[in-house]
Amino acid sequence: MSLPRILIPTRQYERKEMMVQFVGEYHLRLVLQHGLMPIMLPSMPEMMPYLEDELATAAGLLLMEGKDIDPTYYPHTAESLRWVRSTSPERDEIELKLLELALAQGIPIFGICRGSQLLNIACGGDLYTDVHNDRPERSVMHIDYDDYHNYRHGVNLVEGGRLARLYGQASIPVNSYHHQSVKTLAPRFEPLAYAEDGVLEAFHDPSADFVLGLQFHPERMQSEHPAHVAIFGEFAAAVRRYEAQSKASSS
Ligand SMILES: [Mn+2]
Repeated sequence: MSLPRILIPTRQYERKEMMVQFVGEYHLRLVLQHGLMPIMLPSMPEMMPYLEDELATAAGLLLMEGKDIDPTYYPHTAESLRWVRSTSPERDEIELKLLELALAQGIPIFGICRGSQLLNIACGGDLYTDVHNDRPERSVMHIDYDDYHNYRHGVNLVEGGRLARLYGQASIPVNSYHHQSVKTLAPRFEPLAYAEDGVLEAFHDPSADFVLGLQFHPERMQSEHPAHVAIFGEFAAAVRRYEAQSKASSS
């Protein structure tokens, strides 16, 4: 039995003075529970020549959280650079190349947190280098180091939009672990949710089956609303449609 494959580029992390690469189990288990095979792709330059072939065998791309994106990839002011924290240039390069290929091929893409920010940048958008300091409007708190996993702020779901339909509510509480956020949304995307301070928290490409970015983490709130799990179901359904379509066109 084989499952449709989705690519998940790994995060880099220093453990006992050695670099390791990993994907969290929330993502892996959710993906498996929805009938997809997670393929963990090392975020290292040695992978560059193989990305096109790896993506050709996949039917979905999942980009998750991590370090700040190198600001050279988006328009920024010299002043805003002071808020940028540590970056992972090797991962940026791998993921931006994967995004370029995936967008061209029409593969379903799910970007969470940093993944959503990268998706926006790949399509011509930009970021606040720090949502609390680089943004003229006063922000609600988007990261709480003292109450990291339990902290919630409200988001308003755009009326009639994909998330409003999925969650069946006008607003939901969400977790928040980000110090950056989308500033200008790339033209191809449509907003789906805003925090109470106007910070964009979700968007998608209305002309694609599933190209979606979330600033919050549904995988870490699974018990709080069935739609936090169902959103992975929608991704999996799109992946299966893509796989069926590409098999039909190759036979
Ligand atoms: Mn937030």
